[in-house]
Amino acid sequence: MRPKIVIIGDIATGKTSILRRFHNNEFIERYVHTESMHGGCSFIDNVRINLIEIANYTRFFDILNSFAHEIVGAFVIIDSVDDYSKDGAQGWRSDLNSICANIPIILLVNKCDIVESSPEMIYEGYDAWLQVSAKTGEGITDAWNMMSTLVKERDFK
Ligand SMILES: Nc1nc2c(ncn2[C@@H]2O[C@H](COP(=O)(O)OP(=O)(O)OP(=O)(O)O)[C@@H](O)[C@H]2O)c(=O)[nH]1
Ligand SMILES: [Mg+2]
Repeated sequence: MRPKIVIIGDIATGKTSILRRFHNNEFIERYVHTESMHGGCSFIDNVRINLIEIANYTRFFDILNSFAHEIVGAFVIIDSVDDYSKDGAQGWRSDLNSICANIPIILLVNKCDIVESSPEMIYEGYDAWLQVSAKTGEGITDAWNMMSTLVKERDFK
């Protein structure tokens, strides 16, 4: 088994940028839309974790089902300046849960460098939520540490 953490959410919410922060601690301003999937890696303790951005909603279920048993956690990304992405937060969570029943799911409200935004009721059902900025790096370490703790609690190895 190769443990995987998936990063999902609506278009242009900052999934690739957050993945790059986790993977390399870098930020690239230029926007390149992810067609289907984008990968990277990081570590929890000494265990290598594959990071996978799934960008294409129509293929979401197929892709997820193909490695569902390896998924140990998920980040759902919403954009603090985009109300549409906030409206989608509960849908992403329940769709994920229909495939992976017992994984930690953390909601990240990205782009807090532009506007700070509390997700109010939309974080219901999430294990945790955090405001982050892939651009400045704010909240990124906390988000990863929180995920590591939750993943380890579920004894993923
Ligand atoms: N100000 C600001 N801009 C950000 C932040 N994160 C991402 N962006 C910008 O938002 C745009 C989209 O970022 P991506 O990381 O490509 O978003 P994505 O969700 O992977 O996009 P898709 O793959 O098309 O779904 C880019 O222009 C980024 O530079 C952030 O924290 N703050
Ligand atoms: Mg992307």
